[in-house]
Amino acid sequence: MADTTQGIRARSCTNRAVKGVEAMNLTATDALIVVDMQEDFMDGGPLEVKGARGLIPGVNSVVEIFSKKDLPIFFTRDYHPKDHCSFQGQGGPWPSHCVQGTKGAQFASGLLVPGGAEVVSKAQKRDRDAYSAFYGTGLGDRISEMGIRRVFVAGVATEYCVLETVLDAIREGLNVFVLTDLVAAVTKEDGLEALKKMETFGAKNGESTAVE
Ligand code: VGL
Ligand code: ZN
Repeated sequence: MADTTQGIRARSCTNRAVKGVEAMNLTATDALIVVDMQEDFMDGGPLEVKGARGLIPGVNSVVEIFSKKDLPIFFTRDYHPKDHCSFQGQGGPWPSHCVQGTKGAQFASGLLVPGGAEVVSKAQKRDRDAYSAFYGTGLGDRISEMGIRRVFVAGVATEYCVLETVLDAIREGLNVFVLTDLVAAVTKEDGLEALKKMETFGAKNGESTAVE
């Protein structure tokens, strides 16, 4: 009797219980995907995602957790030729952004990119846009050959590249955990709708504080 009481008290005194957050313990088959944290998408960039720069410290913390556990980390980058079809100059919807070899295509200043991390370049062909990090990159094969079964996803933009990457990850048969405090959208409402859609398709949404 006394033991039980003590057990409950001990548990309820942990940080997690106080915050009401269910801990997500990482295992050897987990990986992290950081989507398009590049200069051109940061606040003030040509394709600004408001709040993107503010994600950097939190993303770095999660990167550090995965890195310390030697778990795979993928950094995706939008990597367009200078005359890409998605650019307004070519009749597309977007201002020119993330052009191969430019400063704007580089990972955001201050973003922690550990040496062992893998870079996944996407949308490199002039005539076709691709929001998903799985499209034409070999990422799906790489993930399956590494035995990865669950991916945690952070980055931008929630309603474009994060959404399509998450949906493709689910199609690949992966379990997906979306780090809701570490994503940012071009349009706030569209971002919230995209998060709901990901959940509807089977993703688990939660905060990065749960990852340990
Ligand atoms: C993205 C618009 C155009 C993204 C890429 O990374 O979400 N959005 N290209
Ligand atoms: Zn793009």
